[in-house]
Amino acid sequence: MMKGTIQLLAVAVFTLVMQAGEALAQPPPVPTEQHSIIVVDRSGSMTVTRSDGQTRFQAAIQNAKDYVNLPLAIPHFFSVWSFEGTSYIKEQGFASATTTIATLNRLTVGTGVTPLAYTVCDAIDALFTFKPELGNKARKVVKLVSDGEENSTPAGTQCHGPSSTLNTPPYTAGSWEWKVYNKFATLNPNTPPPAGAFFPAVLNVTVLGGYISLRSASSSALEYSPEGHAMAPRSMSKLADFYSFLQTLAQDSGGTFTQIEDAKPAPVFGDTNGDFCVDGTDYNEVMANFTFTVPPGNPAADFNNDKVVDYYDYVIVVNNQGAGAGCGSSSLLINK
Ligand SMILES: [Ca+2]
Ligand SMILES: [Ca+2]
Repeated sequence: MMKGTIQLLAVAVFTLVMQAGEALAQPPPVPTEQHSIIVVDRSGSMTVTRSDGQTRFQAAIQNAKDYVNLPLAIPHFFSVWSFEGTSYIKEQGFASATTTIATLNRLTVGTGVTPLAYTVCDAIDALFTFKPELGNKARKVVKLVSDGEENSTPAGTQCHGPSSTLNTPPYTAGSWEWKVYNKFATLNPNTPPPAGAFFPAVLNVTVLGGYISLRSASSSALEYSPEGHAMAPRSMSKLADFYSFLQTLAQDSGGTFTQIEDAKPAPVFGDTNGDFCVDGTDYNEVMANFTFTVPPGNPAADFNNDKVVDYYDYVIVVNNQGAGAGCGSSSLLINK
């Protein structure tokens, strides 16, 4: 009797261990819906003017609208949040593309600081309270557009912490980078993922600015703390570490990292080779990768980041032929 109970328990424990192991080893199921929270940085430094005459904020909004308009094989629902100062605003709950474009069009830039870790971690919680009945069949994406490093997440919130002294995972335990990374990987800011784990939340990030600032070093501060103090100018090395962190997190979570530099044209969906022009070269690259899953297909040809180069990417490269500030008059475009 006692022996039988122990054997049953042993079998039960073994089964649980096997299930946990299998869950890690198995690829995620093919998603049936995508849910994205677009997180827009409204902090003061977004007012910087780019070389094309737009502000960073205008370029950010355009990038977010391009993301909303990307064709996708499955239904895609969007929510919009913005952040500035010590908190964030839920600008719009989950809705259609049309509603989302209207919401993005009405956003304006502020003067406050950047509570990035706070906002992103709370956005992940909100992603998983939308349609929970879909379980892991919904792909959950944080689409972040921002120009600056974390500098104002309030103490006591789930992803608050000092800056990491390590620039690659695992980040310094307790740092805000460690918590944000864990949040994407395990949905718990204090639980690091096992090696090779599938991340349940995806980061698609666009960073604005870059290493070249069009403002002189002597120009006035762009962001002010809630008490009205001007924030210290950003150091280049800190910004480089910040970009490296976002790039690593985007890659490990299966997302995308896009940089919009002040002195370069804005990127355009459909451009596979980074020359800021969608032309026949990009069309040929899509055709060369057509029907391929990514990897081994070229991720640069998977514009909508659904891990396959297919009809929807084809539509993007065809519809955007000739788009992009890098297109000169001599560009050889395909016949539409
Ligand atoms: Ca191109
Ligand atoms: Ca695709």
